[in-house]
Order: sequence, then C-alpha cells, then structure tokens
Amino acid sequence: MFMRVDKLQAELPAPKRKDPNAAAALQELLGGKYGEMSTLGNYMFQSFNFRSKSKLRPFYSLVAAITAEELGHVELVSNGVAMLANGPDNDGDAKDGGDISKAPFEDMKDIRLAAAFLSNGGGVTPVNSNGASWNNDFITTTGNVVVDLLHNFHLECGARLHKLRVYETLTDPTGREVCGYLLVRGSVHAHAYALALKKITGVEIEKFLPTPNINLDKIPECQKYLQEGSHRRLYTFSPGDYTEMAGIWGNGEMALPGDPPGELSVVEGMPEGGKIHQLTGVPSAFTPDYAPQEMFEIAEKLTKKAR
Ligand code: MN3
Repeated sequence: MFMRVDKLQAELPAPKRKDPNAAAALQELLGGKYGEMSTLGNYMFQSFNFRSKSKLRPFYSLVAAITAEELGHVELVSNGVAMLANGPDNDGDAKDGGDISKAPFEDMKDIRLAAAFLSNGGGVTPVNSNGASWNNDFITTTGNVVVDLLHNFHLECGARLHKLRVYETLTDPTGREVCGYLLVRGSVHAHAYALALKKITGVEIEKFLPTPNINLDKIPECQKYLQEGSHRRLYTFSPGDYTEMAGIWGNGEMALPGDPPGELSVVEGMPEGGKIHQLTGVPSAFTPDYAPQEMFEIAEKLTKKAR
C-alpha cells in the first residue's frame, strides 16, 4: 500500500512569470514516452507482477521502492508544470471574477496546449508536450527479471536524454529546478538497474553510464543535490520494508567516476522534500469558482471544527 505525505520531493523556486508554453515543454517529462508516468507505470506493475518475490527480495525491493519515488516524481513534475502555467503566487482570489465580457484570456487561444487552460483551468494532465495522451503501451512488464531490468535501464537512459533536452529549452528557475533534481535522481535509478543486472549476469552495465555522455557537474541546478550526496542514496519510502535492496545499492559499490566520490547507501524513509506551492485561484477562470468567498468561509469553519 502507499502512504501520502503533503510535500514535494524537492523544494521548487516560484516561477518568475506565467509561461504556458514552458509548461507545455515540461509536460514531456510527465506524459512523454520516457516521462515520469512511464517510469511509475513500468515499475509499479512490474512490482505487482514480480514472481518469486520472497526468493528475489533484493531485486523486488529495488523495483518496489523506486516505484514510490516515481509517484513523487509525477507529483513534482505536475506541480512544476502547473506553476509555470500559472505564474508567481499572488492573492488574486480575494475578489470575484469581475467583468468577463472583454475576452480576459484572449492570449490563451494561442498557447500550444490550449486545453490545459480551456479544460483543465491551468492544471496538468498525463499528456506529452504536444498534448498526446500517455498510455498503457509505454508499460513493459514481461515477468522475466532480466528483460524487465534491462528495459528499466533503457527507460532511465531515455528519460535522462529527454530531461537534458527539456532543460535546454527552459529559462525559468522552476522548470530548470525540476530538471536538475530529476536528472540526479534518474541517474541514480539508471545506476541502480545497471548494478542489479550486474549482480545477476556479471556484466558491468554501469560502464555505459552516463548516457547521454555528459556528467552532472555540467548542470548548475544539479550541484546542490550532488554536494549533499543525493546521487549516492536510494530511499525505501517505507517505515521498515524494502531494506534488502542494500545488497545491490551499497555492499561496497561506489558513485560513478564522473560524480562526487563515495559509497552508495540505502536510506530508510524518504527525502526531507519541500513545500507544495499555492496555486492561487483565478475567479475569472472559475477556479475554484467565480465568487469563491463563501466557499472559503465554509472551509475555514470546517477546518476549525476538525481541530
Ligand atoms: Mn523519475
């Protein structure tokens, strides 16, 4: 089962301005073929379908624990997309929506993913940067441990390629931070699947890394995560389970040659994370409604009663 914590896995800086087309570019990392919906979907269903779980505990634990991290990546990218689509935090929801008869959102007809505004109110859905739906065909779960792990290794290298390209399109700090954090964590996952394959087959697949062949020290947004050692850690995302993966991620294995040196380790629990930014309501777009004041008052009373 899953437990939910009301935080993001990383602290995101507020966007400097509203930029729905930057949000659309970042959508590739959510609903693209190699996006976070795909890493989540692959590892989640592989973990459900895993054969001989009790006998293959280190390998099962690895896929199961990374599944939980990927769910948090879906959440992180989704927040980043919506933040870019909405712009800096403000208190724009204090009044009603005013006069809507003068096309207040004329600009929105020209954004790349118009449905993100027209249908989703500036929110996010599992589509790629062109608005094509993420779908089940991006999931591979064969029941063969080596084939699945090899697929996962390919998926993480493909995801790293996409993250690097999306990063190259973005100027706003919010989107760049999402890319920087996910580049570090995705590199961990590629490394972890390579080590898992090495334990089973003896083949040193980690020698493929980094793919693409660029070290994380070239990406300014990755530096604080490297300095704190995030590239050497895997989290269990559990109060007590999945620790057996330390036989793969640990056990004398070291950071990749191009990254800050040190031994790999498994951390019980989850990263400290960062706050979820407010998505301020826009009454003229009817989010959360045209005249939300009464709704706010009801919610305030209910919150007091819950205490
Ligand atoms: Mn991921």
